[in-house]
Amino acid sequence: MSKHNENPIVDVIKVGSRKSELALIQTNYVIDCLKDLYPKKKFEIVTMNTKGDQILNISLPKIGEKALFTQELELALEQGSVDFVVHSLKDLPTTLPTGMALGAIMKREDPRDAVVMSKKMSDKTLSTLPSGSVIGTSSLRRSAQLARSLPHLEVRSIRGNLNTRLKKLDDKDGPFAAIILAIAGLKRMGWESRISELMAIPNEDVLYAVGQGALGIECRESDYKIQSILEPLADTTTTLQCVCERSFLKTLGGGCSAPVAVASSLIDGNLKITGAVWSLNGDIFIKETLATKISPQDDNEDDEPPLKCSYVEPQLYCSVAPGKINKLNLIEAEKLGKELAKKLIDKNALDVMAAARNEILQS
Ligand code: DPM
Repeated sequence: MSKHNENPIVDVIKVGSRKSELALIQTNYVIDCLKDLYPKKKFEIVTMNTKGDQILNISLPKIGEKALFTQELELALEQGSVDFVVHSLKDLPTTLPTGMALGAIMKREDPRDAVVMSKKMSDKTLSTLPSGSVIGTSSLRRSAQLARSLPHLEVRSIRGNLNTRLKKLDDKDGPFAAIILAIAGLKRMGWESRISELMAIPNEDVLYAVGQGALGIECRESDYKIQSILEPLADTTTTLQCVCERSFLKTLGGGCSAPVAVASSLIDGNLKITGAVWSLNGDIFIKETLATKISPQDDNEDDEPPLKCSYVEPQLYCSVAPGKINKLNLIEAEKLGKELAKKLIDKNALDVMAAARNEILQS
């Protein structure tokens, strides 16, 4: 990455973060990348607890709020007490609150899920675990996949940050034979060695949550200074994939906890996405795939049409600020996600999702 011109006035950029170890690792990673680009800039981390960190006795889908892990941080952004916030993209709703934007989506880590076996079952795999073994996850997406393909296993909710979950898994008297976690989080925490196997269902595509494995940096939509600072961190391929995935989820109207999954790729200008929806017990499974061509050029600066008025609201793509990424490509990615959702809706996906929502509310 090249060095950028810097404002000689030394001002401190305030960065909001949750207090969990993973959140702080991710925040520090972004700050380190920015320090490489702008060696004279100063950064200060402001940590806070979110509602999602505080409510630990209710399962996430039941709380059902979309901005559970982000609300307090977004308030701080709005009030100007922080300038940007680093999130796991999959924890961010597909539409951010008014006035907020994603200033950059960074290069994606492995987006897939992994199985972490308890020490007492370390010689087993998901398929060879004894009948009735308890698997810990509070993801409806993961539990529906398990219920559908490995019905000999019992799924039980597990909450808390990654440290807490691993402790619960390793508790000799605890109920869990294994837990399912994102590879990205395990890698960032330095726990890659705990991965026992890839969470793969035989004869099925490996699907993951929308945005999984990518970091999204949220800032004020009107703060072009911060946006230009963040811009060099954006990864074009990841951004186009994630805009497509987010557009798919947005069209389905699903929150981040719906039993919905995707897999996407962008290879040689071919953007491809698979999307799926499950019923909670996994009996119903609807899946479709679509692809489109993406043109190779990136920069927006030259292809901008002359503006008639002096100020135009900048357009966001599923709340993502375009930066230098070709806007026609972003529009195409958004359109593909929407079309994929419509294909699933034609196969009754909305009824399946509504039934899942009702079941959770009544449980
Ligand atoms: C969301 C889900 C989970 C997190 C739901 C899902 C998993 C909850 C659970 C939206 N956020 O994936 O279907 O398994 O009980 C979360 C993790 C990461 C970000 C941890 C994980 C790290 C990976 C990343 C929790 N949010 O999924 O193992 O940065 O993408």
